[in-house]
Amino acid sequence: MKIYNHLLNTIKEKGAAYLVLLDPDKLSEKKLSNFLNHCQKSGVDGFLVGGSLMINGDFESFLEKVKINTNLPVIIFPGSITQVSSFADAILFLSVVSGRNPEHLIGKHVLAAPSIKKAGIEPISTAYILVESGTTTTAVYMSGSLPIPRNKPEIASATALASEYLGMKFIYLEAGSGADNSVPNEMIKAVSEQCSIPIIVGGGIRTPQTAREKVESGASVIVTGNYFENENNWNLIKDFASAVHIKQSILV
Ligand code: 1GP
Repeated sequence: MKIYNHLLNTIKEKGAAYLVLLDPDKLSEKKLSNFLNHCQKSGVDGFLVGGSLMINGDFESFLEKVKINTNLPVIIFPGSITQVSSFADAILFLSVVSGRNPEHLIGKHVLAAPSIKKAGIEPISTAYILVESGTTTTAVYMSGSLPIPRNKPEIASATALASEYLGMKFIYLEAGSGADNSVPNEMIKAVSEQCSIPIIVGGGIRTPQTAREKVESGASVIVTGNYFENENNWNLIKDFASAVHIKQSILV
């Protein structure tokens, strides 16, 4: 529970936590230490590492480099059961509760659990809720499941409440990496009014203002990935961090 508690403390202190997603397929190992350095200096609270596919990247060696170059928590955000490694601190143990595909609700978990135990990393059970965001996202396609329609906050909040009752530690409202539209604020609000566990929101967040709106709507953790794949945007990391840390900052 070390990393989970650390995240809860960060949320309590700063109002919300800001995590940056690192996809080994999209960020070269050459640029990695420079990027991590930028993030660390800019107020990022931790890293998620993972990707739907692993075509160019080498997951193990990428994670090892991340660990060497940062003291911040490193949490696996697995795209498949092969993405388990002792170089991480924790893993989001994701169940795609928005879908009805048993493989992504419990099947893959049975296969992954023994390797997570062997790796000695902390599993953080997370209800992964895919939200319709304009076009078919990789997460929707790969999970073989339907996302929740964006105009149905009541389905999202009932799903989230059921997940809380099942003992999940986090709700992850996911529009999908590179989504056209981020998770609607009304949906985040509806889920936060219904649930008492923290809500992670990610997918299609491209401005600090959008990040701030999600926090004001009830998100406790904001994730961005895609936006910083363009090096020209790296100078904005601190603006995202300030926007998320609602207790500590004034948005400029
Ligand atoms: C994807 O929520 C994350 O799983 C981040 O999405 O890459 O669109 O920022 P983006």
